[in-house]
Amino acid sequence: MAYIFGSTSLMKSKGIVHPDSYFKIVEKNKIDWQLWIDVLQGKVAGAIFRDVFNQELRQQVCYNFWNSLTLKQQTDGLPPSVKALLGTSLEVITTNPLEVYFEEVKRTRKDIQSLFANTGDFFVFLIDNINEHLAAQGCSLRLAEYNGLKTGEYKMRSWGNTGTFVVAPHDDAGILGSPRMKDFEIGHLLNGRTVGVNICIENGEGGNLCYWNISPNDETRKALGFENDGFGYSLEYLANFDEVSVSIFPGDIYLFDTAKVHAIGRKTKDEENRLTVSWSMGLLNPTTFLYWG
Ligand SMILES: O=C(O)CCC(=O)C(=O)O
Repeated sequence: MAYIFGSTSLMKSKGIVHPDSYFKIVEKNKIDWQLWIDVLQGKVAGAIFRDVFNQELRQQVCYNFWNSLTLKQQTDGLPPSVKALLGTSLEVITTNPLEVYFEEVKRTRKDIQSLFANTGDFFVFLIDNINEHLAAQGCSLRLAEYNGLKTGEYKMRSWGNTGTFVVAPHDDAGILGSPRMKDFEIGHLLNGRTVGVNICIENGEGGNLCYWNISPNDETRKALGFENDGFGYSLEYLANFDEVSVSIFPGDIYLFDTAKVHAIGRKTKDEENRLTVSWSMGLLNPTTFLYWG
């Protein structure tokens, strides 16, 4: 692990830049549970398992998503890049108290749990397998909690183009430092490190994962003018760091250290959906792994 100080301004480029042995997305053509755990434990930045969720099951998840009673659409006040959302995202706490997140979790939990209906519950299959592999190493995995309330398991989003990207460059760690996270266990993760996990259901052309080798620290966020939110990195700032761009196809599962700045590239056609099921994972302590939607 090395600290890098860019040539422009110390304050503007401070953060963690990892060696190449860490900063890579390892590709496999089937799920490798140990690799998944290696990403969670911080041995490597990311992994992508190609074509592991088949087309028939993806179509069923799409059907369940678009027919869900609690599906939110643009007219329900979603951010411009999110065309539809099932479940809730932690980002709501940038402008709302934590209770709003948990009210949304409660409102959508039944529909979230029905998303994988008629797929042999692929999500439960994933969590059970990770749990089993962790248990063999004396570790456990569970949903994150706040005052006895369980978080949502995952969320599903339909994304579309907004400007240069589908989702602008951001990190997922900034929000964890929000004062609203003070009594929430995911505000106290080991090394403040989170891993985002995504199952790609639909994509079309474009919509790559763009990933930069910089995990900005709080000082950097402050200097760039944003604190408890990870959005606002300019391309000029990011030009100081190595970037990888990973093509994402339907059926892929990809997971990566989301304390690093990442974005979703523009789609070739505005009308195509980029549909993903996503959740986050992190370590509360060296043997307790958490996940949340
Ligand atoms: O859908 C994706 O590929 C990544 C989503 C993302 O950037 C995030 O949830 O922070």
